[in-house]
Amino acid sequence: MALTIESAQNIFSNIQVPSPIPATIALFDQLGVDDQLAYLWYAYTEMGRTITPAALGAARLQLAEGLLNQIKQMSKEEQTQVMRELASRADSPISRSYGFFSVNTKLAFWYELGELMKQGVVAPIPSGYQMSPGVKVVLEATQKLDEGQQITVLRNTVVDMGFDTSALSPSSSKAAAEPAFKRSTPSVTSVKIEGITEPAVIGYIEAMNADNFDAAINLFTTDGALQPPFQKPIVGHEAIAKYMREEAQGLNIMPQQGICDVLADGSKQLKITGVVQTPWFGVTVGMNIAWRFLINPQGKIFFVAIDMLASPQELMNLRPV
Ligand code: 45D
Repeated sequence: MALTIESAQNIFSNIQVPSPIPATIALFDQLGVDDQLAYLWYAYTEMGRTITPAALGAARLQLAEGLLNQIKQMSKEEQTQVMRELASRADSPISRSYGFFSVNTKLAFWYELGELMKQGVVAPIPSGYQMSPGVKVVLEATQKLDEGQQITVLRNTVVDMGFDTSALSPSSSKAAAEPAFKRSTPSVTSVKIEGITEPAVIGYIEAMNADNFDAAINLFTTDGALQPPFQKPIVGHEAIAKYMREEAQGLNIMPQQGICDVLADGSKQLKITGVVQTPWFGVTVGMNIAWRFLINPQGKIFFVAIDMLASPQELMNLRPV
C-alpha cells in the first residue's frame, strides 16, 4: 500500500489533545487593532522571560534596519499608525516590506521596536487609548498557558502581521539570505531516547541539533513531508530545506521518550515527546513537543509532524489509557 501524506497526518491522532494555543489566538484575532497592540505590549513586557539579545546577531538586525530607521524618524502619531497598519495587515509600503521578512526577521524587528519603546523613542500604546474588556480576557487566557505556549502565541501573532505577500510573485521580493543564528548554549550531541533506536529518528535529531539541514533532509524520502505546529505539511527536499534554514536554526532538541509500532508492510510509526528550546529564549523556556514519524520500509522518513503539547502531562501519555 502506497503511503500518503493524508493518512500519515492521522497517525497517533487517537491520543492527540487539542492545544490551547489556537483558541488563545482566536480570542486575540477578535480584538480591535489598538487592543491587539496593547495586549502584545502587556503580554510581552509582563511575561517575565526576556529574549536573549545575543541570539539576534548584527546581520539579522540589518535586514530590519531600513524599516526601523524610517519609524524612528516619524512623529508618535505616525509611529502608532504604522503599527496599526502592521497589526491590521494593511496594504501599505511598510506593511508590504514587513510581509516579505522571514519569521525571524519579523521577530527581530519587533524586538528592536520593543527596545525603542522601553527607551521612549517609540510610543508603546496610542495616546488616549482606553483598554476594552476583551484585552483582559485574552491576557487571562494567556496567563493560563505554560511558557512555551505563551511564546508561541507571541510568535504566531507577529508572524501573521503585515500585508500577506504570499500571493505576490516571488520575483518582486528580494528574499535576503537568512543570517545564521548563533547558538547561545552548546548543542545537544549525544541523543538517547527511551524506547527508540530507529536510526532515521536518531539521525534526524542529531542533524537538527547541529543545524546540519543537508544531513537531516537526506533522511527523508524525496516525496517526504514535514508538518510544523499548526501548519500544513511542507513537501519535498527543497521546500523542507528552505523551511529549516529559515525557521529551525539554533534549536536545542531534547527528546525524552517514545514508542514505535511496526506495521505489516515494514513501515514504522513512532511518537516521541520531549522539550525544545528556541535560540530566542535559550535555556529559560522549554517547549513541550511531540514528533510523530512515519518511516518507510527502507528506513527513510516519509512524514514527520511536530506538535505543541497541550500540557506537560502529555509528555508521558504516549498511549491511550
Ligand atoms: O505589536 O523538529 C511589542 C521545527 C508591542 C523544525 C511587540 C521544530 C507591540 C523541525 C511588545 C513591541 C522548526 C518545526 C509587538 C522542530 C507589538 C523540528 C513585540 C520546532 C508585536 C522541533 C513582541 C521548533 C515581540 C519550534 C518582540 C517549536 C515578541 C520552535 C517576540 C518555536 C516573540 C519557537 C518571540 C518559538 C517569540 C519562538 C521572539 C515559539 C519566539 C518564539
